[in-house]
Amino acid sequence: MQLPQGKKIFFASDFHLGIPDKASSLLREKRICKWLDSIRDEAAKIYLVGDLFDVWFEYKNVVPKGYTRFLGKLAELADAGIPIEIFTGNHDLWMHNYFPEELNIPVHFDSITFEVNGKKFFVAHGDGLGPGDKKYKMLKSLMNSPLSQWLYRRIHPDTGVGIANYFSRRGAKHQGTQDGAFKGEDREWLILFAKAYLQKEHIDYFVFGHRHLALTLPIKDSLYVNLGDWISYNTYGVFDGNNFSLKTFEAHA
Ligand SMILES: [Mn+2]
Repeated sequence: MQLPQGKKIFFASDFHLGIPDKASSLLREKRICKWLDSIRDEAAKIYLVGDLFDVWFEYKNVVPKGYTRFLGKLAELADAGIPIEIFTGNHDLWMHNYFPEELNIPVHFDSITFEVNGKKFFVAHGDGLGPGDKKYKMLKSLMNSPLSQWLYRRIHPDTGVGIANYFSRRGAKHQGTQDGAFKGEDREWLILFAKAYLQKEHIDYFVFGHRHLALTLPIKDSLYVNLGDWISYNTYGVFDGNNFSLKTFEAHA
């Protein structure tokens, strides 16, 4: 793909809509909509790299209540012909056909690679990549299994989403105390993953969510990026055809 003159590719992740409470989530949701409005004219493509919702669980005929402004904004941009792609994160991996069918937005359940203006991108939410976290990897494959999702869908949505909310909030608290700070280049799983990946294939830009760190780190002649989040940072990634930068959305809503 070659970017048209003046067009850019945008990346953001970890909106975690829904927490910590309705009022502050709504402020964040409106801020995200303003950001989407602000980039719409320049955007050749928008990648939303996972954990957009603190809990998302699709039933065959039911999706969770809420997030109307955000979903409406996605619909508006997609209908205007701006290509948007979504990644699932560890908080919202239970997506099925709602986004592709309702909004014409494809959903990636795994990492993707692509090339723009001769630069190679590797994009993933980042959960379950790299060494360690065996317990989570087991849990993820269990949660991704069609049988367990089918079984879970037998539970009434009020109960099913309620249980998911409960565990998600417990997890967030846990993560806040355990994983918040940068652990160092040799202890961050995604950095180790990127370094190992570079042994077999060249990538110019590794773009990850998940860690809630706003960080760019050169690894040899590649750039490793953590997109931050929209709880503390309001950060997003921009590729202008030549360079990748991490920016902060300043408008306050
Ligand atoms: Mn997250």
